[in-house]
Amino acid sequence: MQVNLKVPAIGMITLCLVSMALLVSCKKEEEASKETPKEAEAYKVAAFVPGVVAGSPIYEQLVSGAEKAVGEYPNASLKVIEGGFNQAEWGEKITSLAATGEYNVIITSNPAMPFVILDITKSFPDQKFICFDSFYKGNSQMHTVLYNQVEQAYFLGYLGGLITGSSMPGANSDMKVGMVVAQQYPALDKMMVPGYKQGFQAVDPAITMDFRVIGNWYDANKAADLANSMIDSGVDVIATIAGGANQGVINACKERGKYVLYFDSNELSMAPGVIVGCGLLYQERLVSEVLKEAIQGKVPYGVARIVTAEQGYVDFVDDDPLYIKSVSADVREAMDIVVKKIRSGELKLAAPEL
Ligand code: RBF
Repeated sequence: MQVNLKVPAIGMITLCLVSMALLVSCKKEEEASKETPKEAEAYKVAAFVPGVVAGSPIYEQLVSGAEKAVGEYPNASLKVIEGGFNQAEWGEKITSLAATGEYNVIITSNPAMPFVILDITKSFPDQKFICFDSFYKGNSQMHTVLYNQVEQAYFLGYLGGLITGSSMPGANSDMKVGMVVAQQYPALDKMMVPGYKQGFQAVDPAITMDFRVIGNWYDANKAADLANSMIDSGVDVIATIAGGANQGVINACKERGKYVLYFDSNELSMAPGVIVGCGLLYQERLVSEVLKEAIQGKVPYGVARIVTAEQGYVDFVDDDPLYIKSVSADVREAMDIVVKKIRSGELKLAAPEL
C-alpha cells in the first residue's frame, strides 16, 4: 500500500513544482511584457538654446550631451531649437514648444531660464523642464542643476592675479586685471564676479579689477573696443564671459600681446599664447547623465542641485601642452597648489543659492 501511495504522492509533488515554476515564469513574462512597451514608447526631448549654439561652448555642450543620451535609447529623439539673441522672445518660443504637447521634456541652459519658464509651467501642467547652469527649487515640473561658478571664477581669478604680477612677456607693472561680460545677471554678480575677485585678491589684495559690460552676447566689435580701452589703462589679463562676443576680446589681446582667461571649456587652441587659462564645466557629461535619468523616469523634479569641482563637474585646464607652453613655470607651480586644493575640497568656496 505504502509503495502504491508513494508513487502518486511523488507525482503530485512533481506536478505542483512544475505548475509553480510555470506560474513564476508566466509572471516574469507578464512583468517583462509590461516593461517592453514602456521602453519602446517614444521619448521626445526638445533642447531650447537661449541664444545660438556657435561660439558658446556651454550651448555646444548642451546639444552634444543631449545627442549622446538620446543616442543610447532607440526610442528617444532630440529636436534642437535656437532661441536667438532676442531674450524677449524666449518665453513665447518655449510656450510654442510646450503647447505642442509632444515633448516629454524640454531642456535648456542658463541661469535666467527657470524664471522664463515659471509662468509656462502653470499653463502646461504636464510639461516637464530641466534647466542646466541654473537654480530654482520647489516647482514640481522643473529640475535644475547649477555649477559652482564661484570655483570656476576663482581658478581664473587666481591665475589672473598670478599673471598680472608675473614677469611673463605680456605682463606690465600695473597690478590690474580685467573682466568683460556680456550682461549682468544674478549668477554673475553673486558667483562669477565674487569668485574672480576672491581669486586674484588671494594672490595679492592690492590687485584691482577693471570691469566692463558689452550689453549683448554677440557684439565682438564692442567687446574689442572695451578690451582695448582696458589695455590702455594698464590691464594685462582679461577674463571674458560674452559668448560670441568673446572673439573681440581675444582679437584685441592678440594684437596687443595681452592675455585672455576663458570660461566653460578648453579653447586654448583657438588662440595659443593669447588664451592662457580655461575654466571647465563638464556640461556635456552632466546633460547626458541627467537626460538619461529623465528617460528612465528618475529625475527628481522640484529639486535644485549644485555640482562642484570636488564632484568633478567644474575644473581648470592644467594638463594641456598649450597651457604649459604659454604660462611661466613659477605661475603654474603656484596655480597647481590652489587647483589641487579646490579639486580635493580642501579649499571650500561655497556657491550661494540663486
Ligand atoms: N553664455 C554663452 O556662452 N553664450 C550665450 O549666448 C549666453 N547667453 C546668456 C543669456 C542669459 C540671459 C544669461 C543669464 C546667461 C547667458 N550665458 C551665455 C551665460 C552662461 O549661462 C554662463 O553663465 C557663462 O557661460 C559662464 O559659465
